[in-house]
Amino acid sequence: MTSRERFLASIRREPTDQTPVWVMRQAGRYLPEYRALKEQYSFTEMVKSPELATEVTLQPLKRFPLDAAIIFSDILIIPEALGQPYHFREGGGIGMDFIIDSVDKINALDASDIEEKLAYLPAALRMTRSAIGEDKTLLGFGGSPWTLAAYMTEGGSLKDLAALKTLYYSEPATFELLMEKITSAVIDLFKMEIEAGVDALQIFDSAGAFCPSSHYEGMSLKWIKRIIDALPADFPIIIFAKGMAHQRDALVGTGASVLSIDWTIDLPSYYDALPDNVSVQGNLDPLILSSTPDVVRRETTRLLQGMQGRHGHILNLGHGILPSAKPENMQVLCDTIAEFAS
Ligand code: 1CP
Repeated sequence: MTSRERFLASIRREPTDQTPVWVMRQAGRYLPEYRALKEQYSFTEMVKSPELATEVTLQPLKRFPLDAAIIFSDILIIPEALGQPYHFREGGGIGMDFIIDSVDKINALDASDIEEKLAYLPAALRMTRSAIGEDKTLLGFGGSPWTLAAYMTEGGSLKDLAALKTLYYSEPATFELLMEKITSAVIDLFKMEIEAGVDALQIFDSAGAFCPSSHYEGMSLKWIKRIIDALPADFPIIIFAKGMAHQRDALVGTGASVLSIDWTIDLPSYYDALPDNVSVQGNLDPLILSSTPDVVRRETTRLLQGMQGRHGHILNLGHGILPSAKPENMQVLCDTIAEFAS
């Protein structure tokens, strides 16, 4: 069985003996071996070096029985490829080197030659694949155009998206110009990731909840749909629309195979309301990994019991792992899933 067939089987809503598990942003500062590398190299050096990116990708897999390698990279490689670099801030967080705050700066964004600019990514994907073989899923990802535009116009951690929303409401043609460029770059990125052997792609609409429901389509979903339509039919796409799971029918309408759900939603009833060709990923509160083993065991068991008999669920957190997560709690999470299955 190829890794792609294995992934597709695991998300099918039919009886299997497996609950696949990985966690969002599973690499990172909660691991001492990541912090050690971070003392020698900057974040962007690690992202741009296929060897280091492969090493960081494999770090969580060496410790825990996770079913997927999520390639170590960032959604912000797209703004960088468009001409707006980013950097990791001392003390955490991300900053763009400058802000997109004028039509001139949007005009200057260059969506050509994405393959050349991001050549380090397929190199890291191929290296990672040869290390993990066909038994594990290899996941690629990218930001939704809306979420990328949010970082590009806010310059770092998101506040209120005032500039981007004003652009959308007051200057729709300029908004469209920005979104067209980002969308085109993300399509090139995803085609390149598919070519390099990923089994599925996850689209992060982390800034979705800044959109009023009545404008979610025009602000974000329209662009996500355009991306999915440009990819090979039936290629599995996971969408994480943080805070926007209530837009269930609209999210299903994008053509995604899996909806990644944050912790605010009751997962079993959400699953039951989905059509048969769409499954779910989620949705533990990431903060439980910063608590005690008992809490991790209790909350994971609660989720697994709720989802019992509901096949095709990928067990995951409802958002990225926190730097305060305790590695021993990740182990308890994995053990609890294995014990539940047996
Ligand atoms: O193991 C993995 O999953 C690694 C791959 C990965 C992914 C899927 C990283 C590495 N980043 C991401 C996605 C990502 N990056 C998102 C979407 C998911 C989400 O909502 O969390 C976003 C919004 C970013 C942007 C970003 N990169 C932030 C958030 C900035 C903010 O303040 O809003 C941060 C802190 C980063 C840095 C980053 N990227 C990845 C890691 C492991 C880290 C932390 C690095 C460190 O602490 O040293």
